[in-house]
Amino acid sequence: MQLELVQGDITRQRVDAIVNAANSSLLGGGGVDGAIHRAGGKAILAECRQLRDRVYPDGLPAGQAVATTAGKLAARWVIHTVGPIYRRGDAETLRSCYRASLRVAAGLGAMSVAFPLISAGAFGWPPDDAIRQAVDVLVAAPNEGTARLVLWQPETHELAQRILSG
Ligand code: AR6
Repeated sequence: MQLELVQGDITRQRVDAIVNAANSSLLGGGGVDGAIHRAGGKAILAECRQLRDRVYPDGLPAGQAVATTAGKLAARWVIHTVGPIYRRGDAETLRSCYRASLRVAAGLGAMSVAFPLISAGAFGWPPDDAIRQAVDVLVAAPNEGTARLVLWQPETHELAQRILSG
């Protein structure tokens, strides 16, 4: 699919779906998760609680993805995925987050999907490798439409531009 790199706040993106770097509880947290719940309002948390009650009593496993409303955000959906806590050799779980999110997006008919740099904050994944894994999977994805990788820190955005231009 088409890949765009953008520096900024993922909650401000005008896309069909925004991906959240959540944790297994699905009940919120800091970083991009906190920002999405703050900007989207209570409707997102309400759906997350229902998902916990009905589908994921033990939480959403790392590498999987599930959608809720986007509440007050411009997007139609938030796709929650749980990245792995950094551990050398666990890139497959990180890559699975991008793939699983895109499968959910395709099922919803979302043509534009914004991603944060999953696992590269509180979960400690080195940004350069996190970018490489994300770019690799997104560029090769069979989805129609556009994936937008949204980098919060300007230096991470610059790093991503350098990595993408080879
Ligand atoms: N827009 C785009 N990117 C952002 C934003 C934003 N508003 N805010 C932070 N980032 P993190 P993780 C970047 O920690 O590593 C939460 O507490 C940030 O600079 O949000 O997957 C969850 O509940 C970094 O590059 O997610 C989990 O417990 C990237 O988003 C845990 O943190 C990811 O950082 C998940 O950790």
